[in-house]
Amino acid sequence: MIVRHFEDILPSSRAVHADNWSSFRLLTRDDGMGFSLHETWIHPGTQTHIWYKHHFEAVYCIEGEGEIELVDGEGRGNGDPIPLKPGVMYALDAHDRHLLRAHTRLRLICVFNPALRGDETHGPDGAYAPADNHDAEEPR
Ligand code: 9YT
Repeated sequence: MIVRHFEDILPSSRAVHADNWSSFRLLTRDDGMGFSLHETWIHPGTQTHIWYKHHFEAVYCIEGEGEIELVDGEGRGNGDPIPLKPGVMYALDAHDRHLLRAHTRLRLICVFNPALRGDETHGPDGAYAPADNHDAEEPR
């Protein structure tokens, strides 16, 4: 069994900081669960282009207000933003390219498949690098 507390993650290398967000990686690939589990804080007033072409992600909002908007290949929004507030879950089951906007600080619980190594930040295309071959999806 793995037991961790957020207070121990906060000052550790499991806390990863990008311009628009901080991600606290509670479970990562080396934990052998086949997925990674993060608490992510999206900074207020930011907009982030995200396109997880190599991963699936599910996101559950537990705090804050914001929105997501799907975008086309040119990065243009579809004009139909989906409000985010506590209790909303969205799952990027089609590697959906999107904009994530935080009106206030968002606290999101995020699950990635394949699991992240733990040190990733977004590339210029809004993606994380693909998992290595040895990132087996089979649980230990
Ligand atoms: C919602 C989202 O994908 N935000 C970017 C950070 C990501 N959740 C992560 O690495 O924890």
